[in-house]
Amino acid sequence: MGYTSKQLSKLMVDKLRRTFGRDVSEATDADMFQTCALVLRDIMSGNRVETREKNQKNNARQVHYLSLEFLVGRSLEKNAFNLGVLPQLKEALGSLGFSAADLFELEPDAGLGNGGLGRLAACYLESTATLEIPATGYSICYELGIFKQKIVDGQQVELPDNWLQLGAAWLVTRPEDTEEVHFGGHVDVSYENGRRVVRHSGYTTVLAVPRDMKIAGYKTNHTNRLRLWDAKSPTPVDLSRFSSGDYVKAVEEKATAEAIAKVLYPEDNHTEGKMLRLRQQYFFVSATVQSIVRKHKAKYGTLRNFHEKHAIQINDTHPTLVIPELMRILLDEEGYNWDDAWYITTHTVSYTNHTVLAEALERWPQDLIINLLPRIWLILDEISGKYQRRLEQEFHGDMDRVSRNAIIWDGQVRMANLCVCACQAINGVSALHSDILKNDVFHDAYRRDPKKFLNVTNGIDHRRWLAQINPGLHELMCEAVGSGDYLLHPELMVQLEKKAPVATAKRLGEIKAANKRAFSDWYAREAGVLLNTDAMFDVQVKRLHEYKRQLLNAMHIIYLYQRLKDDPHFTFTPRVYLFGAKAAPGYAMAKQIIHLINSLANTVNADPACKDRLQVVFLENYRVSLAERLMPAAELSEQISTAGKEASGTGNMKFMMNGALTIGTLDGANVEMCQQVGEDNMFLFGLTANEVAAKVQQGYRSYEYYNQNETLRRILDQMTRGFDDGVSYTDIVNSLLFAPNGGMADQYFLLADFESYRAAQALAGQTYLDPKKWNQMALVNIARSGLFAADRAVTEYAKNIWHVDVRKD
Ligand code: 26W
Repeated sequence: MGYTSKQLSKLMVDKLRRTFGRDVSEATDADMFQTCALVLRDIMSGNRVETREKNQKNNARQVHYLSLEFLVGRSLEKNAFNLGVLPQLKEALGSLGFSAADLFELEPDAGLGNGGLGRLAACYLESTATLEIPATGYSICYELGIFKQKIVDGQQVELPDNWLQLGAAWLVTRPEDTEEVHFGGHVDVSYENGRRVVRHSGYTTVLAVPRDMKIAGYKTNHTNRLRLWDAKSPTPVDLSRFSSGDYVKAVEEKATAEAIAKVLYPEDNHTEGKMLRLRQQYFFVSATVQSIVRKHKAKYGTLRNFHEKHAIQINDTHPTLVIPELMRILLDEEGYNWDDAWYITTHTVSYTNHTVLAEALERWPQDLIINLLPRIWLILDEISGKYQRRLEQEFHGDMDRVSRNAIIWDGQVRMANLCVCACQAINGVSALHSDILKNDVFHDAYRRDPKKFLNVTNGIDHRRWLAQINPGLHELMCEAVGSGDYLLHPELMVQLEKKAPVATAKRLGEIKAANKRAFSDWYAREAGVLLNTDAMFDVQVKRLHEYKRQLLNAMHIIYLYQRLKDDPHFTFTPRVYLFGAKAAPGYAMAKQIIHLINSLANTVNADPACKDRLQVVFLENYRVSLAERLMPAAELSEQISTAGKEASGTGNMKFMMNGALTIGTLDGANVEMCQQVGEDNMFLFGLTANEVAAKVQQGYRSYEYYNQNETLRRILDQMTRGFDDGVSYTDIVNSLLFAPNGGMADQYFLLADFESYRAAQALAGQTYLDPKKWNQMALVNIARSGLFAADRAVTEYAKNIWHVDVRKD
């Protein structure tokens, strides 16, 4: 059902009075933001009732997407867009004397994630709603999302991200759906009338209280839900009656319970094995499974058909404990025997792997699990024992292979091996990454059961990442397709290539120029810095990690700077280099790289030799809402990871869709991108994944590059010497030249790839001088980016993994 702006404005005025006791004339922007959110929430709630009734009637299989991260970002404009009321909302706000843009800007990002994996989960949930798949996302309602980054004296400082003040407007608390999660205690196993009885006692209880966020589909009333579990202590609030000893304990218990939902772990691609993290994991999977089981039993009265009615997706290994938790319920609470419980469980769960970095593979010390989750431990031990006996038979006692595949080994529980053992489908997130899983990381399991291993190349929500953030391009796309149909059929985007090519390319150039101006205007207001909009906007935004090689980019800028200083007539295409990246607070090398980029930026920007030619900007606090402003303005997209390390990348897709050209390695989804547009429409460079692997085998010696290449020597020497601020970056240089104990220097092959990167950069610069050619390349990239729509990816999950239907129109 549509709404006119009049109807919306009436709903808003009423809501404002009833909820906030205010008239329009008294309302602040914050009041009005919340009012809008509540009005849209009401519309979605109505739709949700319909969706629930439909699901209830269909008895269709339900999808449950378990993820410790959902990087949702802002929702007001997005929900209005999907509900088809965005123009009406803007008009209604205008008529009430408010600016829609100001209210959108007021909304805090829901930063419940670190980076790629979390943003992917948010895009996919939107897509399930649009594709009318009955799906629910589950995570934790972190009080503090990903930290806010400040740059002070060139260095990262972390500040808490208190998003719930206004962000809570989207959440509906459901106390009636509260679940109890048990930690600690002890377990007794006894036999009564020949039946095994397991008793868990002496545990502490934490209450899991759902706070639900509705997720509206586009052009459908279908509405899904993101269920965020909040942690509460069951201890009564009135503590004054407790004796003093109990009082302290009661307070302690409350604090420990509520710590679970306090903060998102800011580590990305690195695990530390902290107790609180394990508590978070079990807390959210236990609450989730209990709630699914409770509803299932109410509807069907049995769990026999559980696997037919539910598909549980494990988003990386973080929710792996869902496997033993479902086993626990089937065995202990429902009385199934092991084999039946195992059958049901393994036919329910699937696993997506998002990283092959060794330091990101989760392994938990078994003692931690024994103490915190004694019953879960027994189940894990039994799964592991059975699996190991199978492995020993299969590998004829080859203990090397047995140990590689084992679930519990050397006092540690390996979550990825458990997923591989129990899941009915295992997938990587790009063709290359899935091949690496099959040929390397999970090779033995792949050989045993090749059908279990699939690839689903990632995708992004093109409604948000194109239509919503880049209205100029959206308009052009609508003209090309003849309608807005591409919003539901991203494959129609190829029609952009069928339009008069010269005129279309020219339009693209104009759209990009306008977007660059809009970004610089915003940045001038925000940071007081003027960007040179005549220069190429060359952008690298993503988490800071050595494998992503922000340092390679910085080294190339140092090279350009040195050339400019040597020879003021050195000709090259003027550039604005933009960086945005958060470093995990404990990741010292990543923090030094941020510092280096800022030192370099200050030196370059202050040097008259660089005026109008070279500018370097570190954008503070990179986040979803900043990406939304930046992507439409970007011209060159830096996707320069060491080949074989970036599982897919999704930022690469956002840039492509907004008409930036890619400079990149053949890594992750860059490979599929290259298949789409051809090598002539991107700037490829560097070693391939196979070449990297071969170099590791042969023994890579980075100092040979250093010795033979004067350019590299000068760059590294400058990093040692430092820049205007006199800070020396010897740790960074040392990591490039000197092998740590038992390791290899420059493990991400920066020196090996430098010359090839420099050549690709030079070619990009040359090409930019011919705007016709550049815009034509951008056109091809945009037109062929439909493959990277989340709808395509989610449809593949639906068909090949979840076995559920999708919308047909
Ligand atoms: C336990 C600590 C931890 C936290 C997060 C380990 C690993 C992660 C994530 C798996 C890291 C991540 O976000 N991976 C990214 O996932 C994206 C979505 O599939 C991919 O596009 C990126 O290439 C991958 O780095």
